[in-house]
Amino acid sequence: MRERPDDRSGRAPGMARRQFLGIGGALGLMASTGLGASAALARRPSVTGAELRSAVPLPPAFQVPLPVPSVLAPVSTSGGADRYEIIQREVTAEILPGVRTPLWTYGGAFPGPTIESRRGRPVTVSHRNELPVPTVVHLHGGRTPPASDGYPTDLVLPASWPETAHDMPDMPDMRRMLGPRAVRSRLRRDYTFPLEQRPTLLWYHDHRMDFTAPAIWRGLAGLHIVRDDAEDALGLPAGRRELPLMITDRAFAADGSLVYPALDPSLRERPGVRELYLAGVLGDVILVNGAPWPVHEVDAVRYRLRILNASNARHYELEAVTDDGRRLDLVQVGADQGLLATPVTHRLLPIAPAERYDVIIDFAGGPVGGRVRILNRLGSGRTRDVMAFRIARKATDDSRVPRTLSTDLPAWRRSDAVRVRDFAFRAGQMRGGHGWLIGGRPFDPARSDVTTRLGDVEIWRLVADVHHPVHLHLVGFQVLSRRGRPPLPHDAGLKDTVSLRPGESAEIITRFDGYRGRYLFHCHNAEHEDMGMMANLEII
Ligand SMILES: [Cu+2]
Repeated sequence: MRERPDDRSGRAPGMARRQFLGIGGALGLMASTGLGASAALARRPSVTGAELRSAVPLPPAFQVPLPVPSVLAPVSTSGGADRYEIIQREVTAEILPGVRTPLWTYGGAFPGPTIESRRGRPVTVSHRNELPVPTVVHLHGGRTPPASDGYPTDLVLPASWPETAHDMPDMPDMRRMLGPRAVRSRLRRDYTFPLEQRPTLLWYHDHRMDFTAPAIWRGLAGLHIVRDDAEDALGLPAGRRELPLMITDRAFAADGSLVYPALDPSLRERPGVRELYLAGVLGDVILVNGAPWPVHEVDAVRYRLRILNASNARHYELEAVTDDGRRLDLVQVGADQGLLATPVTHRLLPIAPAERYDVIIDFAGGPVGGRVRILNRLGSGRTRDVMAFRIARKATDDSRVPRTLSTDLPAWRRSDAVRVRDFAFRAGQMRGGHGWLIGGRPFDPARSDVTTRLGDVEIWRLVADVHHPVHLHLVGFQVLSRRGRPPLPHDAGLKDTVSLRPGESAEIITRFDGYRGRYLFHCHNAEHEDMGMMANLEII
């Protein structure tokens, strides 16, 4: 874990062509070119991964209404805490009009139900697993004690799943998950979230070791919003003028099911995907809140869009374009971990898997009766379209976007850091096959990778070969630099996922506070995560 980038200019030191060729030339657009790093960087490939093709007719864009996930009602609110129950179960849903698609869901819906909570008011979510495989729930971005953080081997076993190594003689990959620290439960588990954290958009998703990517793909993802009085008092657009937007890509087989190139489609035993998809699985259908290229009717006023990229591997560069070709401002008010200090205006907003952006868009800038399309500049053909808003009418707007959004962001300085660590996120060998490695090593739940003391401030220097959105559990961080230069406008605020583009380096700074225990950091390209790109973070 001490590999030291020998060049901090961001020119991808050490990412020579032999490393690309060494992994079989199968790594999507990037490796298939066989280019050296600097040439590949100059070409700036827009995606890391390979795209599946749907085998059913796809609906035209901007016809299906945008669904808004329902807000889950607590089963009890006594004792200063809210309690929720979610059943993880298989359902068949209509995602594409007239097409029946089996899904794995939280509570019967994709996305799962949204949990709305208040800062500092504890929430317990009791998850019951009625799926055919073990599950693990992680609340992404949550400041959560380790027992409820969803460590990838803390499995919730389905009713008929073997418990011990003795019971699974023909399941060597499953036996690897039986670490001495794993806490397994049968059928049900209560996850408790204190939510002592800045208000923001979190999301919950499956995090089972080796099988996170296909589980999220099948539908195991939902939103969790944390609010507080200070944010409510800002006067940002609210109510039906605040919209969560969970963006994902998927592909559909001829029978309507979701296609996924799993080596073991039962997702019971053998992890991994077919070779072509090792760099990441992309779909040819863009879903927002589970609907294909939807449309939403709005007033000609400001809206607050809480955008999450919940795609396994697809990156987006979002822009808002009117029918007459004008680009509307995307005024960012919040990052992964809550409000910025002051708004940042974008015309193009890059968003990597697991990142969230809290954005104000003013539809008064578009024509009444016309449309504003949200487009992805990194897409091509139908994946250029994301969704559209139809501006129905003029209306009064009592919302505001204050110049000062928050004053509680941490002010860590370089001199506060007690140590600096270096991590390279690169392709490599794992168990005799292709893998994705951090510091040259694949994930091992039994190994100690990073140990730090509660309260320590550290600087981490990250370097990537292809796109790697790097996520730390428990803590938010600030981006100090990118490619040896100041951070980019979209790096502002407190983040929990930083998107490294091909050949890029970045420095982040954070304080490890909150709770002691075993956590993780990993790439949030979900396929990379399943193929080794995860490491232990122990806070003592
Ligand atoms: Cu990655």
